[in-house]
This record gives sequence, C-alpha cells and structure tokens, in this order.
Amino acid sequence: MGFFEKLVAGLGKTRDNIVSGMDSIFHGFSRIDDDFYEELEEVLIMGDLGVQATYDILDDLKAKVKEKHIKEPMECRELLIESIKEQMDIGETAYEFENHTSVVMVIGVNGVGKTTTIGKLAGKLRAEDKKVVIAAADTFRAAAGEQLKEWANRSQAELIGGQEGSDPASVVFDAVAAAKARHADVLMIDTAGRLHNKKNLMEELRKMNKIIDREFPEAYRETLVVLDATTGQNALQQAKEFNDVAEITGIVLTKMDGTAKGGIAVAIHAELGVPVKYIGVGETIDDLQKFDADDFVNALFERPKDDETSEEVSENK
Ligand SMILES: Nc1nc2c(ncn2[C@@H]2O[C@H](COP(=O)(O)OP(=O)(O)O)[C@@H](O)[C@H]2O)c(=O)[nH]1
Ligand SMILES: [Mg+2]
Repeated sequence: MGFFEKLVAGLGKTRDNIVSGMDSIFHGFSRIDDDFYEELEEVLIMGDLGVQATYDILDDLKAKVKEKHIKEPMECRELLIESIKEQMDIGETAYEFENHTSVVMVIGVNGVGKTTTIGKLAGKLRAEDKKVVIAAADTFRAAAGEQLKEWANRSQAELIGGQEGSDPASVVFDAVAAAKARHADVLMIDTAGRLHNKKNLMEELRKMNKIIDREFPEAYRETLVVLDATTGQNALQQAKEFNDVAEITGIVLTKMDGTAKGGIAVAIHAELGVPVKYIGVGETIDDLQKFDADDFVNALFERPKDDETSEEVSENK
C-alpha cells in the first residue's frame, strides 16, 4: 500500500462516523433549513471535528449556500468538502525551517511516536542531502537512546547521546556545539514525554530552550508536538497542555494508519490555530509525509487524489 492508500484505510472509522452520517443527511433532506444545518452540526461534532471547527465550517457553508443560491441539500456536499480543505490549509511558511539552519524540538507524551518521527524526518532530510544532528535528550530510558541510534544509523544522521539518567539540557548543550562545529542544517531534539508532572516538564523544556536561545540564537526554531491520532479527544487535550508550556509551531499526527480518529486533525488545527505539518501512517521511513489538506480530505471522503485518476482508491475497497 502506498501512503495515500494507508491514509484512506486509516481514516475508515472516521469516514464511517462522519461521511456516511453526512451523506444520509444530504439524501434525507429535501431542503436546506435550520434542521438540516443542525443535523450536520451534530455529525461533525460527533466525528471529532470539535465545536470550533464545526462552527467555522458551517458558517462558511451557509455563506456559500447564500452566495450561490443553492437550493439542493446534495449540492452542499462538495461545498462542505471545500470548506474543510480551506480550514486545514497550512500556508506557505510551514516548512520554512528546511531553508535555514534550524533546531527542531520534538515533544509529546510517551509512546505517541516522537522517536520514530525523528527517525523518519532525519531520513527525509538526509535524502535531500541535508546535514542532520540528532540529540537524544530523552535520557530517562536506555532503550530510547538505542532506538534513536538505530534510526540515526539508518539515515546516516549524527547522534549526540546522553548517558541514561544524564541531564537532558546538557545533552542539548553538547548537541548544539556539535551542530555548530559540523555546520549541520538541522538539529533535531528527541525529548522525554512525562506530562503527568507538568511542572517538571515545563522546567525541563524551559532549560533546554534557554540553552538553545543562548548558544544558538541564530538558529530557526521549530517546536513540533507529536500526537497519536488513535486517541482522539485525548490528543486534543495533550496538544492544549503542551501549548500552555511551549511555543508550538506545528503538530505531527501519527498512527493515521490505525483506527485513527482523523477528525481530530481538523479540531486541533481550528482550536489551537497550530497547523498539522506531518502525518505518520506506519513504522517505516516512507510512512511520514508533509500534511496535504487536499490529500487528507480526499482520503477522508474516499475520493481520488487530485492529481490522479480514480483507480487508486476504488481498487482498495
Ligand atoms: N502504526 C504506526 N505506528 C507508529 C507510528 N509512529 C510510531 N509508531 C509506533 O509507536 C510506538 C511508539 O513510538 P516511539 O517513537 O517510540 O514513541 P515515543 O515514546 O513518543 O518516542 C512504536 O512502536 C512505533 O513504531 C505510525 O505512524 N503508525
Ligand atoms: Mg522516544
């Protein structure tokens, strides 16, 4: 399966919740009235899109219906798809860090896929011939360092590791020195994910950020929160908590190949104003891609990719 097919498969559950619900509304109503909008609202909220995104999308739909003098409920389907795409658009500057000497801090709770994402991203950047240094600043588990070492070997990125139990901030200090000495393009920092103690976490992130600010002020900064898409509302809650303690610049949604609650991608974007920049659909290096709103919404509604004809999606049914 290619990336898009994995995404189509992973969004199956979301599709069952949202798309079939929407379609029965489009078919069931003969006119566009308040009840019609109310039922749509319910389906979108139940599908994990969240209150904010749902209101934004429906406001946009209502405006378009008025402007285009639409009378048929069925005609709203395409408009709604367009609205969701517009909601998810992430703008031109999302990957600006690739054009600078940059530091990418990767944060998130245990098990969401931080280390795996760093490995995949390192592989992608190396394939573009970028020089990559990775800081193993999750020093709480020896296994974390080992796992990262494998990914670093695979992608031929340089790993700056801390001893188990060593101070994460000192690993960051060493990694910044190494990145500068070797004129690295991107320094990625893997961190430990212990959200249960917010005060400690905040303190640790603050210390690491302070070192980067002081030792590497010229670096372009990116802070990605990694979230497990199968956890739905929990992921949204985690994003909010990290948003309180760090200046998040982007979201990575992993495990979109599983029983992903894909609607959460829309909710996070709308409620935090932070774009989803990458999505993961598996455990290999090819299973991470930049987020593409068109692909995402096409996968959700099981439509073909915009740049291809139809066979790709329908083959997998
Ligand atoms: N199916 C699937 N598994 C993933 C994905 N990303 C990470 N994983 C798996 O999730 C588990 C935890 O990943 P890890 O990177 O160690 O999480 P961390 O604790 O945040 O560093 C590992 O078994 C990964 O292989 C993904 O996109 N899809
Ligand atoms: Mg890890």
